[in-house]
Amino acid sequence: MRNLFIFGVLFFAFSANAQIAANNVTSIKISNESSLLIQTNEFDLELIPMSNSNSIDYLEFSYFPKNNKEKWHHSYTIFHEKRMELLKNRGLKFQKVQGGNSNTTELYFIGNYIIEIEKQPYNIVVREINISQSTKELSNQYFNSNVILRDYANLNWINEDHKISKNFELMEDKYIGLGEKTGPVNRKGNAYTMWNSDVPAYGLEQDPLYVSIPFYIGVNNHNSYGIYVDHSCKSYFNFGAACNFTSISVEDDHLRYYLILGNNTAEIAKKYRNLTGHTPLPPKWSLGFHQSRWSYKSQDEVMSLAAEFKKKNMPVDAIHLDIHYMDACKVFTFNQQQFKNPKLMVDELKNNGINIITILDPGIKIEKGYQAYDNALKNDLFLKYPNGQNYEAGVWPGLCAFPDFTNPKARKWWSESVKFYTDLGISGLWNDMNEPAAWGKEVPTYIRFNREGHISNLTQNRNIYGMQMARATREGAETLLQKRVFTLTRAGFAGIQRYAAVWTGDNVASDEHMMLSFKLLTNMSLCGVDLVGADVGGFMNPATPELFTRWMSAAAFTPFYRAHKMIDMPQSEPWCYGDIHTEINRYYMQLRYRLMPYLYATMQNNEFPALKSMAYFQELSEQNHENGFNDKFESQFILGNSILVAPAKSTQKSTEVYLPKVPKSNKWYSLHSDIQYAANQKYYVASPLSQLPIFVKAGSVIPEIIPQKIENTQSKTDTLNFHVYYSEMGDYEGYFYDDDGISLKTTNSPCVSIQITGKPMSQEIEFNINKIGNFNFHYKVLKFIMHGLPQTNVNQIDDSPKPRIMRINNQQFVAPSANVVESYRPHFALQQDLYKVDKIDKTANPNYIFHVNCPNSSFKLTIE
Ligand code: MIG
Repeated sequence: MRNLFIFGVLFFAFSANAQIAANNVTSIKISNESSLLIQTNEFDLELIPMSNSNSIDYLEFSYFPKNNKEKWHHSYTIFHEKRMELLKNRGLKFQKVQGGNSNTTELYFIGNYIIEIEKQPYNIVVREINISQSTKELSNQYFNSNVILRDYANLNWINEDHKISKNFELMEDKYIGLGEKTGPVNRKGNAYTMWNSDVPAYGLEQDPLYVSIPFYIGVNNHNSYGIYVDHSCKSYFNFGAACNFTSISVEDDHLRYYLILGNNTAEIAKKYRNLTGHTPLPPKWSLGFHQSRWSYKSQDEVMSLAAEFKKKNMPVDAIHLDIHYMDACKVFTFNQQQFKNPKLMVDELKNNGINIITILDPGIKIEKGYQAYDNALKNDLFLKYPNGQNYEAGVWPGLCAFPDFTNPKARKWWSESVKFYTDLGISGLWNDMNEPAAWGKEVPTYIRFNREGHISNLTQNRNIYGMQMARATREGAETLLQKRVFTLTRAGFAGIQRYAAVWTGDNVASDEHMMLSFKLLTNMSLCGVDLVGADVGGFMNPATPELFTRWMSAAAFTPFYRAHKMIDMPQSEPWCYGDIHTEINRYYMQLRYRLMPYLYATMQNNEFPALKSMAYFQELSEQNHENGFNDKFESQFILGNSILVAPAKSTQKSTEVYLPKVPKSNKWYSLHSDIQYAANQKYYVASPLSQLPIFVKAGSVIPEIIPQKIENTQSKTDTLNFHVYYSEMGDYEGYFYDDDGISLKTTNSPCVSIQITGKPMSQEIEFNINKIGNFNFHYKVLKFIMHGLPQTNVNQIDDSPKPRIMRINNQQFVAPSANVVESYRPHFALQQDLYKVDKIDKTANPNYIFHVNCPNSSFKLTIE
């Protein structure tokens, strides 16, 4: 095999030899601005250090082929101002290293890195160094230093067929990232295309899907790095599939990518967010449950649907209106026969805590007298053929023209048109079909896009179209309403998180699709897109009751939680699958609402991915590294920092889970039973339908509320619970954030943020709670519910074998007293009799509950 392979490579090399001239370096210089300019026979390369901090965080590589006058690069992801901000740190300067043979190689320091430039032929190696800044002398350490990224010998740059390919050595064990991509978490051995596509009922291995995020992390055992390719054109990523190197190709006339420097996956993911933007805090209601189908077709149907949720005692915050709400599928209209009074409907629902979300497709029906069409036509806002004629194609309304969202004027027009919805009180807008999709699928490549005044074609712009539609929708609604709005999109590109939530399109009602969905979601979150979800229950085909219920329970822990169903399918609301399923669905829906303070705080605290796969922690232990990439555990995810969900297929009564090593903790607790598990190991756990495997990290402090009736995110209670999971390591971590849930965030908008840190003080547990902000905190009682306190190693008073002391901000709480009660039922447990939950250990350690009164918003802690 191996011989054959080598023969193949040689054969290829000889046959193509005539065309590969050596690409030698002709000049290297450091510019005043601290960039490094490298010229070769084929291209000019500018290497620019960038920073968010006081050290180097990014190295921008900008390649422009020789004889390429057009040096314009417009990024919809990293705006000019953002780039300027990252360039501000002029303390970062390249410094040439003297000595060596400068005919063949030149070396430059930048921060803790060395750039090694081989000149004949051109080849770059980036290394990390350990020597101090003051001794810029090469020592043996240099030669032992870590290679971060190495060009692939003299086949590192190919400019052919309107495509530039940059090739690197295939050094890494693992490559992760690329956002909404199927296939294994480790991308090695696979190839991917970035080309936003409408792919109903996509295959489990299908590529590409709807969203393109050209960002990946190369992981090896000593250091990792990120690459973000800043091109929205059609592009290709190959990690050693049918070749023995890593390759990035763009269908563009130049190439710009950012090398993201950092020590581990978490650091690189964080820096990627700093580069491309964070997910803004969504309106609180949008974190509730969403009910959708294609379509709820009339006002009456929508109203009785809302009433049914009440009747069934199931929480809901949003109802989606799919294409039938419109008059003949024309965007910015309502079907007046079916929806007699949309404003009344919206208002009435809102009074009941339910928000309407309407779908908006980009295709504008070609029809004289239809205001949207007339307007956009008059202002010349549509995509065009090269001869200036508008591009027209069939979609739901019939023959349509398509607003050119890469034209600032078209975005402005669309933003203003959104007034149609905001005037009705609608603040949830759903963008579909924005790849863009049209019947027949093959949109001609020679369609012209404005691209901020730099006319270019579909190849350049397809991947950015959906994101610019979402941008126009979001900015329009936000400006009109002056409050947080919820926008949802199917297509997107790097940075889409700034404008919209993303759902994973037309999936299928199968266990395999359900398991795939969690992989897609963690992967999106790794790539900056936190507000993500999949159609719960599967869009295409009916779900079995077991599948629907399992999906409802696992998706309750994903940021965007919506059940949706294809047209002509049987009813699929969460009460349609039989009594026992209704019960279990209700339990998990309510559990999500009980944990809403945790979810809201997670979304607010957006420095790191909200959803993490096990691979995210791969640097922390060998077991993590191994199991994080084992397909058995690839669908597991952690929401925030504390709650791990191990989705099991609907038929699986027991499931193997991997509980990873995570920072500052060495144990996990079962959420249902409080049974403890050592981290860094695999286990078989029971997974009957009622009992999705869910675990909580030792050392977690998890906020929870239990309103008497949980109807929606407005349901309130006076008591805020903090579930404290005992950790013998003594590191406690909890975060609580609250505000009015809807105001746009400005620096002085009222909010409250509570940071909880704790340590075991010899025989006590101590917490420090710091409240920041001036939000009127309506809770009257804080309850601390202790899980897993050991019976022997904490102070024993009254000869009791139980731990009874806790300090909160220096106030001591001692059990037993009026403030401390015991509870033998683990707090999150399902009712045992109803669901036959396995193994609740009634003899396990009691969960003490400490009541702490906080009578006013000044948050003084006093004993009740
Ligand atoms: O051609 O609006 O992915 O969620 O229900 C299908 C109808 C158009 C595709 C979306 C789906 C939606 C459906 N849409």
